[in-house]
Amino acid sequence: MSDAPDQRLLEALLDSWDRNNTILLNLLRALPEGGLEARAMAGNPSVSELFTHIHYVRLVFVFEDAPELARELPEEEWVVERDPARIAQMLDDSAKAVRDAVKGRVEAGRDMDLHYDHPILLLQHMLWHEGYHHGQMKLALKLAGRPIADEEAGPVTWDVWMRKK
Ligand code: NI
Repeated sequence: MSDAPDQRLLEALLDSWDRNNTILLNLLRALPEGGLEARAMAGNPSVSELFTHIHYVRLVFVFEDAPELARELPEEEWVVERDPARIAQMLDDSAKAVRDAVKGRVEAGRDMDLHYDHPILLLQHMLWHEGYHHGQMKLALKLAGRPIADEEAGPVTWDVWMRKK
């Protein structure tokens, strides 16, 4: 891709993806004691399982749509992972996999193999998916009696979107 405005647009889109992952990691770090075990109700996934599900979904779509950049898939989707450092590592790895897949296919001018009319839609799909689960995590924490206060969550989540460098 040699066209400069297109390259700037791609960089802005990839920046939005990086911010999304930063926000997820910030939520992980802001969890109160016992937050990973919180769930909205019996039978619903815990916050820990939602994080590992997000990681898994990212890697499955990269595997199906840009296999040349695929990483090893976890054996299970809804893993109960109790180590926040391990979850952070997983999210960083899979965020990079999505980033590389989208950037690689856009720059090569190639469509995705299985889904989407344009490679950027993988990125948009994951943003939407993760925002959806982010809200579920906040609700699960609230229902479990371990809410994160708005004053604490705002600066590490919404503000990351609006920050000007
Ligand atoms: Ni989901």
